[in-house]
Amino acid sequence: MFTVTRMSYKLVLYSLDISPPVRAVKVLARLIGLELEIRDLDMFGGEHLKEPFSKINPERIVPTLDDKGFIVWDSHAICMYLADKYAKDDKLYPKDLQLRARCNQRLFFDAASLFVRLRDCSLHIYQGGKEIPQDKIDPIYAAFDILEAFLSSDPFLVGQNLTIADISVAVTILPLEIYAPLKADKHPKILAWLNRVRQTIPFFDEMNVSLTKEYRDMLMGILEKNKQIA
Ligand SMILES: N[C@@H](CCC(=O)N[C@@H](CS)C(=O)NCC(=O)O)C(=O)O
Repeated sequence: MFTVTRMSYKLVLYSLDISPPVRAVKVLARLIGLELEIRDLDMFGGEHLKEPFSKINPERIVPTLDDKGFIVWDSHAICMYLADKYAKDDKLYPKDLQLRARCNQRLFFDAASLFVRLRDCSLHIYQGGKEIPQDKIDPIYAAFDILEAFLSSDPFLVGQNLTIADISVAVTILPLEIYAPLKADKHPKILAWLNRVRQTIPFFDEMNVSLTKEYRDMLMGILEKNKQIA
């Protein structure tokens, strides 16, 4: 799994350190030995809303990848592309049609359900919320129940091997726990799987834990300030 891809150019990744989807791409790139040129955007200063970035990506979101002028965004689409193009084999993104369909389904679950529920809670804080309403927390736990079911008989989200679906979902789960902590009695499969992902990707914690804490501290800081406003 750990190969060094020698290339005369580096792919550019428009980035924001604390962004979970950005980190999914960075974890995958490191796993397949792909060096990226990271271009951090000052997103809190609105750099992503202006040119040149707004011309590169009209949706103005990170991560956005530039592979020699080929632009692609959405972490899931980027991971699919990188795994197909640069991984030494198809373990991380199986070519077998049924495994691939399952992997895609898990990736889309991350994009459409898990990440959206995370963003809903964080947006609520950015927009002045003083606490996270229960009706934003319940859907996260509902998604965790679904994840428990995905993991009912296999060690990873798509069978026996780690895939890009595990990477995407794992980087989203860490910050989701800011709002909805996993519970040993209710989510044993997810907790065991998360440990398995951490063991399989030796640098997973190094790349994610302190940035998730930074993200939590930033959000909790904003929440405290919101509470002080009458
Ligand atoms: N589904 C997208 C989500 C990307 C996303 O929402 N990124 C956030 C940072 S975590 C962003 O760029 N937000 C800027 C904005 O919405 O203006 C992915 O997986 O890449």
